[in-house]
Amino acid sequence: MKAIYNHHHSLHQGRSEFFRGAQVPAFERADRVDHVLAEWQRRQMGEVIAPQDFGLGPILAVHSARYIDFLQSAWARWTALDPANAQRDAFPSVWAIRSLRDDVLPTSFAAQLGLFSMDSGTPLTAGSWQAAKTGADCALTAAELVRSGARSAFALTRPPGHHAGADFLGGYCFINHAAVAAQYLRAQGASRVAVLDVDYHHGNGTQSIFYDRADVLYVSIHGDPRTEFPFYLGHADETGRGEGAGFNLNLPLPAGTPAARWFEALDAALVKVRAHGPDVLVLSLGVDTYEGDPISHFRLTSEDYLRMSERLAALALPTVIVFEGGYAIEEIGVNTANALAAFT
Ligand code: OKP
Ligand code: ZN
Repeated sequence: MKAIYNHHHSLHQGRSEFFRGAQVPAFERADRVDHVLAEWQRRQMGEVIAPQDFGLGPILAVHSARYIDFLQSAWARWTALDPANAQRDAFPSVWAIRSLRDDVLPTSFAAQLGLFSMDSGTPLTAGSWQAAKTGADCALTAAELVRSGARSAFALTRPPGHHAGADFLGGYCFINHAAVAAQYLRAQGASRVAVLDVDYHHGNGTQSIFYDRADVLYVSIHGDPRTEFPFYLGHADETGRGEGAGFNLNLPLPAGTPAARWFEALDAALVKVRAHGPDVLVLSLGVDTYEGDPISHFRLTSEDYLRMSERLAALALPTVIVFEGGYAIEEIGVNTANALAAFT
C-alpha cells in the first residue's frame, strides 16, 4: 500500500491547549506522524509518496466559501492585530451560540474566529491552513489511487479532520479530510460511499456534513458523548434526516470499554457498512482507542490493532484510509502500523 505523506504537517505546531483553566502543552504534536512514518519505513509497508495538488475545488465541495476564506487569511489577520501575535497561537474568546446570529459575518477577526470555532482547544497557528490543505491533498491523492485500482491507500497527515464541519474548526481539526475524500469519490462516479470512523472521538463534522444524504453512510464507534468530547453529537438516536434517514449509525460506548466489547461494536458497524453496498470505504483511523492514550478511555492493546486490521481488510472494499487521532506518542507508530498491517 502507498502512504501519502503530508510533508507540510509540521507547519502546524500548536503551542498549547487549555485544560481546566490552565494552558498545557498541546497533545496533537508533530512527532505523532514522525513516529508513524518511522514504523512504516522500518516494517517496509510500502512506498511513501507526496500528494498531488487538487486546488480548492474539492475542499469547497464540502466546506463553505466564507469559512475557507477565513482559514486562508486567518494568520495574516491575527498578526496584523499586533506583531507580537506572531509568537502566540490564536484561540477564540467568543461564540455565536444559540439565539445569536451566524448569518451576518462580523468584520472583527476575534468575532469571526469565534463564529468559525466549536471549541477553544484548537490552536490556530501560522501553518494551520497549509498543513490542513496539504492533508486534504493527501486524502484526495489516496482517493485517486483507489479510484484507479489500488486496493487501499493511506493518507498520513495531521492535524486530524473529522471534527471539522462545513463551516467550523474544532477538536484539533480544520479541514475534514475524510469528508473531502468521500465527496470527491462521489463526484468521480462512485454511487455509494461508506465512512467508517474508529477514532475514539465521534466525528461530528463528518456526520453533520452527510447527515441528510443517503449516498454517503457514516458509521462511528466512539466514547459516549455524555462524558467524552465532542459532547454535543454522537448519540445512538442520531440516525440521519430526510433522505439521509437510516444512513447514520452511532455506536457510543462508555469510557473504560475493554477490547472485547469494542470488537462487538465493530461487528455491528461492519454489518451496516456491508448492507450499504458501497463502491468504496473511507476509514477515519484514529488509534486513541489505545489503553495508554492520555486523553481517551478505551482499553485496546497494541495487538488488538492487528485484529482490527484483519476485520477491516476482510470487508474486501477499496479503502481510503485517513489518519485521525492517537496521542500515546511512544506507541502510536506500532499501533497505527498494526492497524494497517492487513492492507499491506
Ligand atoms: C481529536 B481527535 C483534552 C481535551 C480534548 C479535544 C479532543 C479532540 C480529539 N485535554 N479536546 O478526534 O482525536
Ligand atoms: Zn480522537
